[in-house]
Amino acid sequence: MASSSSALSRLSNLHGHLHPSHSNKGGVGFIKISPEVSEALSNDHAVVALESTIISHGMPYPKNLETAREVEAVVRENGAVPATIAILDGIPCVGLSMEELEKLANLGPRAQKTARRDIAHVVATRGNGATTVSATMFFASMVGIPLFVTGGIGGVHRHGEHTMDISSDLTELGRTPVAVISAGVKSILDVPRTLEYLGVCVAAYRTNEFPSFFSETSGCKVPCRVDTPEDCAQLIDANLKLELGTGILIAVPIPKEHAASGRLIESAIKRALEEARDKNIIGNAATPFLLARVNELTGGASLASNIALVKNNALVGAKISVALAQVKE
Ligand code: PSU
Ligand code: MN
Repeated sequence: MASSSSALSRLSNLHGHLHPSHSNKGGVGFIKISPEVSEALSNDHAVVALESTIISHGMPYPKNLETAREVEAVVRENGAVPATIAILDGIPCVGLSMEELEKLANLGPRAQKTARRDIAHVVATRGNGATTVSATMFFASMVGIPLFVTGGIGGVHRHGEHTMDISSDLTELGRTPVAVISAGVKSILDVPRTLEYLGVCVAAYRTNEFPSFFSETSGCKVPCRVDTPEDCAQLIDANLKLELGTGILIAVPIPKEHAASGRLIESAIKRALEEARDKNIIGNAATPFLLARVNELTGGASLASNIALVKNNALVGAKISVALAQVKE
């Protein structure tokens, strides 16, 4: 590695962009925060973090760019500032410009799927990293964003009791105090084992059942039900004040009008799972393969549902974020 131009030494030039109250605090000094996000954080304004693996690996170009922009717009329309998180040329960025978003969308799967374990490597090699839920939570927490919106989180894969394939998203929820708004986990995963392993507060929004991404149901009940953005804000505020140190998963079911195609998608998921097993596609390649294959098999229906639920999560997340900013006042 060329030491004269190492990513970390270049980062020292970035302090101009940093949140003033954070600029001297350890790791956060290596993060570039956009001027808009920095200002919002300084003013205790509502901010919603957004992940980037969903852009690079979750959807094809140019739908991914279009969706990323629309999701940011939904957040703004509902009174919060979006902060999409990614690593660009080795620099962790919180809040992307239009050009940066475009670059990431264009890179697609050529960007490195970056979980927490991959962060140091991507930074050290000046790579482009699309952050998963675990890495996004890490950076959000570091800059002081308490809430993060995505589509679905990773979980315990089916047969996880043999393969040990358990997403680091679950471990991160156990160690980082950020609330994650998602439509639950996909039924490509083992939903009951995912809930069992999580060990943090799992709340379901306007339902008693944990949703499974394309479907409003999963057969699994959750103990905590929340009915309004204010309920969610109280829950997040209590978690932060108690310094529990753990995250919260808030599961928002897919909107009713998009759940109809759920059954069609379920059968495609079964087939894609069989194909993945035959082709021995494992580890962090499993989810991107399954998502792309299910989209092919459903003739694009799964992608349309995916986009609809992400936007709905952004709407709910922004409202929670605004309510949380009021609670903290
Ligand atoms: N589940 C989805 N869509 C996604 C992901 C998961 O329904 O885009 C992405 C998220 O970024 C999540 C990651 O954090 O995949 C989990 O990957 P792994 O199973 O390799 O931990
Ligand atoms: Mn996985």
